[in-house]
Amino acid sequence: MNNSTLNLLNKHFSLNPQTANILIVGLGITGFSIARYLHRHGFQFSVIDSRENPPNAEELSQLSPTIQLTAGAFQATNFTTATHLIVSPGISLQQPLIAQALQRGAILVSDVDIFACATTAPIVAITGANGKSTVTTMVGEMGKAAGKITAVGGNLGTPMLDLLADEVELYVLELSSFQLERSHVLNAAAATVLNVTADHLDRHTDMADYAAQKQKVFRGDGVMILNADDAYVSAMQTSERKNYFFSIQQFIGFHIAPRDGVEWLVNEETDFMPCADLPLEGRHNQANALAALALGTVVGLEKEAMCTALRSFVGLAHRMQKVAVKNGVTWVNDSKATNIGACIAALQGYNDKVILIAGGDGKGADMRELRVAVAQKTKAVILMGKDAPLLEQALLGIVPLYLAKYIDDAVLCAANVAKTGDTVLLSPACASLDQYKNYAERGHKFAAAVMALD
Ligand code: UMA
Ligand code: ADP
Repeated sequence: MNNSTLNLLNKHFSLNPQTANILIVGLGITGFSIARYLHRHGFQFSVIDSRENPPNAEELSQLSPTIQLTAGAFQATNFTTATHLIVSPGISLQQPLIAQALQRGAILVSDVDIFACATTAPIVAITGANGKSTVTTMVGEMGKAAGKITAVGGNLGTPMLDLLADEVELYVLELSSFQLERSHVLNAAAATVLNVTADHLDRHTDMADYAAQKQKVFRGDGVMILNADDAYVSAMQTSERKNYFFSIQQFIGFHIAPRDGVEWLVNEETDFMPCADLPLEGRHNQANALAALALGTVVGLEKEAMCTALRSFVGLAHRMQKVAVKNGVTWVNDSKATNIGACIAALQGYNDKVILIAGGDGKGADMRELRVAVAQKTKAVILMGKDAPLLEQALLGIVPLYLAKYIDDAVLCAANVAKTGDTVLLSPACASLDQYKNYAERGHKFAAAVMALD
């Protein structure tokens, strides 16, 4: 940690190794990366995690046997002496002991804050309800294609403090609403909110609160990239800052326009590439590509490098991924569709009606929002998981509904319903955590069940 980082942490958060009594709350990927970073730079801290057997406990004691770790239900005594709390994104700030500690004056710091104080290299910051990982990876690939030493991470997987290195020329960060909620000094050179549709309403008070947390990605004085097709996002425009729009519905900013009879990704000055050159399916991925082009343009990436990266980007696993064609039925894994907006976007990408597999943990969303897309784009829906009854209630009377317990049962059920030429789409509109470790496990089990079909 250089002097300027120390000065900034001290200036913004009164955080210095001499006086701070830091409590790291949560020992997941984020908590452990913070522990490593603070330990390396000579800070004293202790760690708590509400799980009886938190991950990384052994690794923490290897870091230093003197670091105090308390595992199991939070106790008031854990919080009494802390001057600073660094709370992992998976833990709500409304947790009573955390809320009380903050109220009595403990200072909330996050890995986003520490990261922002620790680098002067340009940051591209990406948030939104859907498309974050896709756009983050696209911009990362663009940076590399342009020959810049590019580090990519955040909510995508690699915790941001692990990305820090002197030689990095461009940081590309995916940020969740939880990470933004507890960030204070981020100043990205280019930032975007891709879209705001219902998600995580079990953690945010309402949609306005969720949108407000996402808007924090625009702190500072960098360029704002806004989705002109999204009412919540376009309302974030401000005349005090440089804004660029992207749109798949209007001829504005980075948009789609006809050139010699075919659709191109363009902006006012530049024709980038034909839409057909994007290997990714779906209109929403054209929106993602436009957002990535806007972000890349702002940080000075060359057109050719950006287009080369987009032309070779085949997409991430568990997002609209074709698994197999069996007996004339196409099976598509969109397990990462953990909210309603992603499921609707997936359905809207189809011309013909599909058989949809949905369900899991709906996180408090109103499942009736799926009704129009289900009516227009599905011929049957197979429901599974904790909130299958909620979905059943919401979708009753539109198309035939079938109930299945786990993903394997849902695949068998879909195989019985499907006829040659049909597509079966796993796009659950729900999180997987009621039945699976994560969306990836759900997606892998889906693919395995499909491969096991006769
Ligand atoms: N937990 C406890 N007690 C604790 C600490 C955590 O029960 O004391 C639980 C949480 O409630 C949660 C789980 O443990 O169910 C993980 O929480 P965490 O904050 O420890 O998570 P990390 O392992 O640090 O991973 C986090 C992000 N996870 C969350 O925000 C839940 C990862 O995003 C991210 O990749 C990682 O930091 C690195 O930045 C994952 C995610 O699901 C992919 N994100 C959500 C999403 O994309 O929708 C927001
Ligand atoms: P995130 O990181 O925000 O969850 P991903 O890129 O991982 O986003 O995609 C998550 C889900 O959202 C996938 O089901 C994907 O098909 C869908 N999706 C991707 N981009 C968009 C978009 N721009 N609008 C709506 N849905 C999208």
